Amino acid sequence: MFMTASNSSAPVNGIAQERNLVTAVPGPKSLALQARRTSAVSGGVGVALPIYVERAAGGIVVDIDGNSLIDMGSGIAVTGVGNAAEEVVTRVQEQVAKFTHTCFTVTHYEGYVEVCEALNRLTPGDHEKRSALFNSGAEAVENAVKIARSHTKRQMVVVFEHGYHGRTNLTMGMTAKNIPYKEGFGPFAPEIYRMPMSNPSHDGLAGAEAAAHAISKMNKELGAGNIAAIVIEPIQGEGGFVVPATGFLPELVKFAKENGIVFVADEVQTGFCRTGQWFASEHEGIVPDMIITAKGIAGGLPLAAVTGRAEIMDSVAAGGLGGTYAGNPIACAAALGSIAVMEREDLNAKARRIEEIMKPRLQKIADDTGVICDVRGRGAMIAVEIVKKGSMEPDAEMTNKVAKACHANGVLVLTAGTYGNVLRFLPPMVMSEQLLEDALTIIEQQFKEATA
Ligand code: PLZ
Repeated sequence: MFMTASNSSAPVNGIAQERNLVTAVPGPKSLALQARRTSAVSGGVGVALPIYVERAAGGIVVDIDGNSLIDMGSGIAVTGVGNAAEEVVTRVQEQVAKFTHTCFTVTHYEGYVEVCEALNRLTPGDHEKRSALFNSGAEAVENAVKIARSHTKRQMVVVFEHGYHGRTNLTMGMTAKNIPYKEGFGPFAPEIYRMPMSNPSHDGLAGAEAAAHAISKMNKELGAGNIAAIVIEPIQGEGGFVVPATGFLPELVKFAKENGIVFVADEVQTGFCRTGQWFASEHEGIVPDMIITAKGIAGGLPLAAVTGRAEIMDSVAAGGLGGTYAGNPIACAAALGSIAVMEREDLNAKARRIEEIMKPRLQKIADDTGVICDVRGRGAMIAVEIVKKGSMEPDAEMTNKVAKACHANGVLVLTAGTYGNVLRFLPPMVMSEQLLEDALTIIEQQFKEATA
């Protein structure tokens, strides 16, 4: 019996689906571990909320002090099927007892092939596809660029303002925001060019107008014939859940097609039911030449993928793609378990329901407090942008104040945005409606208190 909790407050994996604080957050045990962490772990590794987790399931995270927090982050859009989802756990346990590793480029195993088949089936477009598996989103982005360059015999890579693609050297260069991702870490890889992003609540432009501007710049400054790939998040994640105006993405796809450019959708954060569709590209009916996935694919185990047109994916010489752990059999088993849950439980419908519940309640907070200029996002990927009252001036201080107050009251929320003024919500799609409503009540109270 699989318990996904929606519409019920039944315990999941024995964990009550209720917020419950028994100490301050973080509590004494977490604080003691934090002291050990400081003397053992690099100071370069940050943390949103320094509690130490003992168990997690459904929409609840339990820390070592016994506090139960509502998980409005899913470990940054990863555990959409719930933490330690039963079907993921079972498949991982079966696989880990059989064999843990062969290296897919040494000897093969079926799970890898099955994950590629699922990706080819679920991603947009009915053309012939191939996939390759990797360990992390950034590694998959790097490989998408490698494949696009090798296929087109061109070098330029186009990315967008506010975009985020990872922390490796190439993907840092592709990422827009300097602090904390890039400061002091250069030099960065060459041949990366950043174009203006459609950002309707700020630029006021229709999608086609914003696209025309970006396309004109590509033509004039780069030369369309020199561009290997256009890489874009169909809804930006770290950049602040920026949803481009309708028509922006289709125009870019059209431009790419006309000019032999590989159009790459980075769906690392938006993929796998997060936005109420299997992939966010589907909201605008676009069919990317290549699609990058990670995070939500495997319910918490490290796995990432590049899926694309067969002729592009097969243009790389055998041996050109790989990696010791890429497509690890345990991660593949987890992915097959996650995908089975998404299909059987219709997590797209659950994500859409989350949007339906969240947007009006967040809009009411916006109307009541006057510090939220925009409520946006799709499905279970929703954010509010926070500004100084009566202006469009970003207010990172208020954003952090509200986030910290939510944490102290048992709701784990995350921030985002180039200006640090976006509070973002990425609940597991399996979260019960009662839990979601409780989280929203806490969020509302913290906004009221912070703005009083
Ligand atoms: N592309 C669109 O959102 C990862 C970063 C967490 P990796 N975003 C979360 C952090 O602080 O490092 C991300 C993404 C998009 C690529 C990536 C990179 O994925 O699995 O973190 O490498």
